[in-house]
Amino acid sequence: MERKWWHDKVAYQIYPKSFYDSNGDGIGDIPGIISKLDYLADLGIDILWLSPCYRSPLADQGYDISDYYDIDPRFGTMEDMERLIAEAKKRGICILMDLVVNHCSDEHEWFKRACEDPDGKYGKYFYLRDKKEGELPTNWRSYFGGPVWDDLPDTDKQYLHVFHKKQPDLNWENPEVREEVYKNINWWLDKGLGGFRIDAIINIKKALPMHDYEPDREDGLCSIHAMLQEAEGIGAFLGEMRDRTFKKYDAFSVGEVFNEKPEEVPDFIGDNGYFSSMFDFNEAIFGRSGKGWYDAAPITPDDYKKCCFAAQAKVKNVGFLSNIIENHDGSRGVSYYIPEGDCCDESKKMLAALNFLLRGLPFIYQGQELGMENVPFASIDEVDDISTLDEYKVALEAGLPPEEALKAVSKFSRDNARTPMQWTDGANAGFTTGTPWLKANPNYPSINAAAQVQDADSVYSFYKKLIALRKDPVYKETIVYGALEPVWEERHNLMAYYRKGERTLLVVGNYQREPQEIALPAMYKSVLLNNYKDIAQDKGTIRLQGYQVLVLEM
Ligand code: TEU
Ligand code: CA
Repeated sequence: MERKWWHDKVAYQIYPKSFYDSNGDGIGDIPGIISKLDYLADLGIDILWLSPCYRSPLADQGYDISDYYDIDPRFGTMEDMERLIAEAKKRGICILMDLVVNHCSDEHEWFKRACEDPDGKYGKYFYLRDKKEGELPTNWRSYFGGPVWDDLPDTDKQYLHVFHKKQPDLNWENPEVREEVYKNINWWLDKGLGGFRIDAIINIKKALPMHDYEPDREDGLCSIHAMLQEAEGIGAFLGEMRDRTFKKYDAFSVGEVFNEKPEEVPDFIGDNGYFSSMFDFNEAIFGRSGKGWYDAAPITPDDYKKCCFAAQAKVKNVGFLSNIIENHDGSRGVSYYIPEGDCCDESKKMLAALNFLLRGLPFIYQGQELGMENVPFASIDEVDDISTLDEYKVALEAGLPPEEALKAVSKFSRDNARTPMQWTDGANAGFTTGTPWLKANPNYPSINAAAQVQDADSVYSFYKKLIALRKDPVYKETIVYGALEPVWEERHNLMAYYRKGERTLLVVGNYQREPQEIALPAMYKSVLLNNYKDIAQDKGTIRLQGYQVLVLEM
């Protein structure tokens, strides 16, 4: 595998709207991010991915872009953005922007012009079809509910949107659209960006000609996945994009890729792959049902382990996955992957170590380093997220009583991850001096950065140690490039693996409240990390405490 500048880095995702508000309007902003760069540098972050802060009506919180060359005034100005890139650079941090090009906003100039003249140049930027009374062009269901077709205002046509109706899909079959995308990427890379996280990219290739699929719910519609399964040839678009943009700059790109086939891994992330890396969503999508969130099967510790190892086995040493515990699209990982009632500092640290030391690039989502948890929603009125509101409706339609429906969707709600970053125990978690756009999690008096930064035993300090270990010149080669070998795979509620390179490390976590014993094949040389004060052992036998995690050099 060819060595790349980003292989040994540690990345961090910022959701700008909820990170830090510098001017009291209740919305996080770019000057707010700049003021927290020292916090991030001190933690050991090298790559910073910002969820979208381009000009946007914020129908999907910025994933609906109305101008790819501008910053939304709620987030700041272009000068702020340039200052962020420069200030980050001074601290050895590079910035990734979010590339949202499956769709734009219905308030983008292109879409407005398509409405004015659907048969002209800009009509071809979108997927338009003639409107027929009582009949839709296809029976596809949008990710956010309802049909993917809506009327193109003031015309006799309809347009396609696989996400929200304010997110019309761009027609990638049109070379002019692709040119516009590449021009924009290069424009940003010329500003000194490190690269991009690439949104929903798997949706850019549609199976053509479009047709209906077997309905999978009462609504007579079918999941987009049915169409995506059939779509072929996305590689031509992705390869072209790589060659025309990222490659020339040696930029970093990480794709939001779902459902790639094992044989496609080298094309996606091998040497000269379409992307530098792609996220591992294997754990996040485990148990998901076509019926909706309400029907999802819970994930157990054994499932979690299997999902992580399966993803590792699929990629092997072909390339680098980007490993995540959470992102802005769902639950807080500690609330999701740790069995109910067991979420505590020890279990949070265990999950952190097990995930962070997998082979691949670690991405930390804002607040994850503090062990931020899910939100106790008292009513659906407290939810802002469009996806959660739709899934709540789906659960009610399936016959769940309102309390059950709320409980079911609360578990997956994207708002769990979107509450304000918990900086202090002061009003609104120190996020804003005004009224936050989304209420802070009420647990901020006990979970906040100010307290944890000073506490050597905090979750934050544990993350800092994990990052320091990954960067330690003695262990770096092994942690970054070493092979991953599962151990004791069949043991219940135990997740363990070797990292083998210049050195041999054993990472072992007791994924349950009750203690359990392991017999080491040989005595370890040293303890690199332990979320407890000591190790209960008798020669080669270790009695792991509840949720104890150890990183041992063998
Ligand atoms: O998400 C793409 C995606 O696959 C979604 O189906 C995601 O699983 C869903 O939002 C969960 O409810 C990306 C972004 O990460 C997301 O925030 C955006 O809403 C979406 O694209 C549209 O841009
Ligand atoms: Ca603000």
